[in-house]
Amino acid sequence: MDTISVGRTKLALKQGDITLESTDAIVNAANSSLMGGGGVDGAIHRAGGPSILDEYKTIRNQRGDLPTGEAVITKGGNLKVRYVIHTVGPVWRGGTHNEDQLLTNAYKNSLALAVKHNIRTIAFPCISTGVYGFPGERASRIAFRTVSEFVRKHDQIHEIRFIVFGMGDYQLYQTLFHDESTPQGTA
Ligand code: AR6
Repeated sequence: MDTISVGRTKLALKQGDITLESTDAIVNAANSSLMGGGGVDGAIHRAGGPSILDEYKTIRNQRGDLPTGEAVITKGGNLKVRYVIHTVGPVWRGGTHNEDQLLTNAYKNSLALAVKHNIRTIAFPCISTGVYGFPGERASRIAFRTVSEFVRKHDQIHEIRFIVFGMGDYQLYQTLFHDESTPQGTA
């Protein structure tokens, strides 16, 4: 696991299955219908058990579909985490449909919800970079920038982990971590 500090928050990078994390919360790359799905969403529902879908039903009854970029929270069910924050990343449509801003919103709104629920440690997957087709490098830069900007303004979250599935994503984030931790002009 690679780690750096940004402001008073530790950022960590780890390759693996996010459902095994024991942070206060993990983030799910969900879809607007909140019915479960494949990828990381499927893995979270399989490991978390049916109580998460039960909570989805209540949320859907209250507010309908979850718009892209927004986030909701459920308990962790059978997972090790207290909470799962479910956000919807954008489907990549060539980059001209506000995808960058919507991905920024997904990270930002997840973090805002975490602060509201006194979550101190949280793990993110690479939102939108699987089925939704968002280019990995562009997504990693947006994720890293959004998280870094957030923790510079809010220091309530002690640790944020980027949980990447593949080695390619690991290397992308490792470069971003390295650039952030190397004072300008010395690299
Ligand atoms: N732990 C960590 N990362 C994972 C895991 C895991 N267990 N499984 C997959 N990934 P995706 P999206 C990585 O497709 O692109 C669902 O059906 C994966 O390698 O899960 O936002 C939803 O219901 C990739 O890097 O999410 C939506 O319909 C990243 O997680 C749709 O897919 C995101 O891939 C959302 O698509």
